[in-house]
Amino acid sequence: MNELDSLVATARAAFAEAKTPAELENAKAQFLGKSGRITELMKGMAALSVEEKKSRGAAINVGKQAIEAALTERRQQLADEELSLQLRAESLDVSLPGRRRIPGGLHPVSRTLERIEEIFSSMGFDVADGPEIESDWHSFTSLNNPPNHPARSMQDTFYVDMNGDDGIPYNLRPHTSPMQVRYAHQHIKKYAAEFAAAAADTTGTVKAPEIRVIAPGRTYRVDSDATHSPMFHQCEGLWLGENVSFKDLKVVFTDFCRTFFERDDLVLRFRPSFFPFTEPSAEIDIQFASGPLAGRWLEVSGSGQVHPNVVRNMGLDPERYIGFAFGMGPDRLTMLRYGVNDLRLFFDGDLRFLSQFQ
Ligand code: 2U9
Repeated sequence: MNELDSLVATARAAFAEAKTPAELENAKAQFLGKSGRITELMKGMAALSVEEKKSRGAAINVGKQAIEAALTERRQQLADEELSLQLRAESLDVSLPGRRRIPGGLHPVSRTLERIEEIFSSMGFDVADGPEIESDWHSFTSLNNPPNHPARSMQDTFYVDMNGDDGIPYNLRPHTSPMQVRYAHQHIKKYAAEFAAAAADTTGTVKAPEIRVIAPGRTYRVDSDATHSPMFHQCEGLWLGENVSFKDLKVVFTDFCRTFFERDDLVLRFRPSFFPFTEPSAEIDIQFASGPLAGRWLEVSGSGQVHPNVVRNMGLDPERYIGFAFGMGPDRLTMLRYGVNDLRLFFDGDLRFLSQFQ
């Protein structure tokens, strides 16, 4: 094999060694670059005669073209390898089953809130909604809380630094009672004529309009443990009319609990208590006759006859309008209904827990 054939063979071997385009470019420079082997051979022709230069130059050119052809071939090989690697990496096995979207579902507490609304709507209660950031008056004063009541303290209630120019210390509502006060004002305004006709009636034949509403929603308190969360849910209820008594409360709430838990064997107990906004007040306990919770008294709500000061703050005459209110915790009802013993599980967002309720 002559010198040029051996050079072409060496170049082919060097290109075959190159594993990347960069390595190939380095190998190319050794043979075809400005200081490469072909350039050296061309420079070596300077001392030859004209005739010798002709034949020598032609031979070197043949060798150069052979090396360039080898370079082009290797470039294409590397490009093909790169493409097949890329195609393998991006390969999609179309025979695989589709990635099905995990069906969503309602949060267990949302199911409870829906259920509460269905049951009370079937009993003729409206459902009220309202702001979660409340004024001091709506959250406390209107509900007969004295100025220094502990519920107002920052140990119990979250305050929002509104820097409002009205100077009111706004709070995250600690209960949904404010919504009931707002609803009462709106309802009285909406049925002003009917309320006025009843107020003017001396024959006792004009029935006054009633206020019958539940107020479900998020509430906030400075508290956090297995049975308390800084954000929790509450549903309060209010039925005000000319003669709505504690008996009505017992009937309505017993009916609600038996329907909600789908248990006719469920019994209730009304335990004397105190709230600034009701008098008399009572805690409501329920008891199942059978099942895992059988025989235990379980507290589910507070309640009572609405305090006259609160009736007045709603814009009604407490001599004419009486009725009951209650306040229950939908989170607690959900815990009882599904046997969950840590409230925080509802709000951790762990799908392994929540997917059990789909
Ligand atoms: C108006 C008048 C009266 C709502 C009531 C309770 C009793 C009560 C809480 C106990 C813990 C709910 O489960 S809890 O978070 N509430 O005990 N709430 S009577 O009384 C009202 C509300 C609005 C205008």
